[in-house]
Amino acid sequence: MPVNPPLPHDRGADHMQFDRIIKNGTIVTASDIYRGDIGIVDGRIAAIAANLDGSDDIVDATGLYVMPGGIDSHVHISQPSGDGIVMADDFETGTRSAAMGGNTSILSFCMQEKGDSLRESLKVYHAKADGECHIDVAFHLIVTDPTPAVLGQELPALVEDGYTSIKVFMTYDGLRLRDDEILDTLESARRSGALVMVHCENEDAIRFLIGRHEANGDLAAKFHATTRPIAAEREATHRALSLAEIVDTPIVIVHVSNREAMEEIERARMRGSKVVGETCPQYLMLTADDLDQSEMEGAKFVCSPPPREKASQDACWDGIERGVFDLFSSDHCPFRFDDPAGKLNEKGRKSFRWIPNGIPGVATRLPILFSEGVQKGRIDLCRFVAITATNHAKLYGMYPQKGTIAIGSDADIVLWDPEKKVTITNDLLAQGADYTPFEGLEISGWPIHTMVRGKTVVKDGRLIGEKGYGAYVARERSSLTASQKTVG
Ligand code: DUC
Ligand code: ZN
Ligand code: ZN
Repeated sequence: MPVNPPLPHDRGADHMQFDRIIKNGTIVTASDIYRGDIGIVDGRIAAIAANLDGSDDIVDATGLYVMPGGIDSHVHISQPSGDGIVMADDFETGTRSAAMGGNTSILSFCMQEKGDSLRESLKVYHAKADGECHIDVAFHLIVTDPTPAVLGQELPALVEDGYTSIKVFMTYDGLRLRDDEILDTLESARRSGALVMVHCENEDAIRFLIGRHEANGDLAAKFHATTRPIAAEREATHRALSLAEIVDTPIVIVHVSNREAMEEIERARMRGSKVVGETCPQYLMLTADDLDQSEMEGAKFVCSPPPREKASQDACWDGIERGVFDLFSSDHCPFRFDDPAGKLNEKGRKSFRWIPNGIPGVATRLPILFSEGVQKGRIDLCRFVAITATNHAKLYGMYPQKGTIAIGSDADIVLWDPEKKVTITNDLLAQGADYTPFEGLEISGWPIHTMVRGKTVVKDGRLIGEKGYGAYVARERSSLTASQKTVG
């Protein structure tokens, strides 16, 4: 189990001087809630006590919750998305918006282009991120070309270097892997201790349905949802879980949208598999009806898997409450709406098939769960912290450096005002997209102060940090795979 490195000894406990003290707040972690002060030295938490003195920089947290900063482990930034389509966020705007929403770290995807090595792909994404970020960033690898060299040599070396998670797709031309390729990838991950995330939708079923819809002239945005039904997600979820069981390695089922997929996860756990479930705000707050609007408005809600019916929303809430889901992530995948490089590209105006898949959400993830989950009594504060920060850090090898409030951890801290009422509008979010799918949603409780390694990035809802402060984070292995890294 990783532990934080010791603090420097040159500041003795008796006469400790702190760079900053957060005073009088209610500290919340994944396990505890208590009143206390936090002393910060060199960007790390050096003391937690009932009453601390010894700093010229006091942050008054009276009446506020002091929580670990959010970690959003499912974020797409600057990812190539098809001919002429451009993501709405680069690392500057994406991390800025993340900070506005109370996040202190994100895990973004580095997509392997077919024919490229993973190292080449990483070079590209590091170049995009270097000097641009407002908060800390790590990368998952999307494996699209699992050659023997990639799986046999590259991936194990990259895991040693701190890239300890990968994603594979069962859908999308050019991204999807066949079952035999998924098995090879899972086996390589088992050997190296990488954690594998899987996008579960049956590509052949989706293509079949797209063909039928096109033949009928059913091309409106709402048909995105009917061509990607629950059965396509459930079947792929079952298959992914079965493949992981055959190889005997843990997996993460990402962006689960409905009860049937949840039940597959629960059944796999009952068989003894190590499975992590993730869901996202869109599956709690949106439905397929949002895609059924005139003037192409529905395109704003096109994402995969698509939002479903009210019963699926209820199921996902149930999954959050009962622990089917360990992770609550945004799946931030932003495209501008009124833009030829975004949702309303020329082909996208004619058929749902060409509307880029994905919605923005890195800034709204935490406020939505706080307001709809904590304030409405569905989950408690500790569970909120667990599924928005601590579990992400543990499962993706960043704990205890990140994801908690503890001696020696990075002072990645967010102050929440539980009384603040906010109506979501896009201009609050400082993102690259020209819309938010949650426009007009009334939120109770807001992250008003975001601190990364002890330094304020957002204060009173205003960005004051500078781009380039955010750093790349090399990771340990996942808490789930660490014990099996020597298997081989
Ligand atoms: N899958 C994702 O994980 N994000 C956005 C789009 C998609 O299909
Ligand atoms: Zn996905
Ligand atoms: Zn995604």
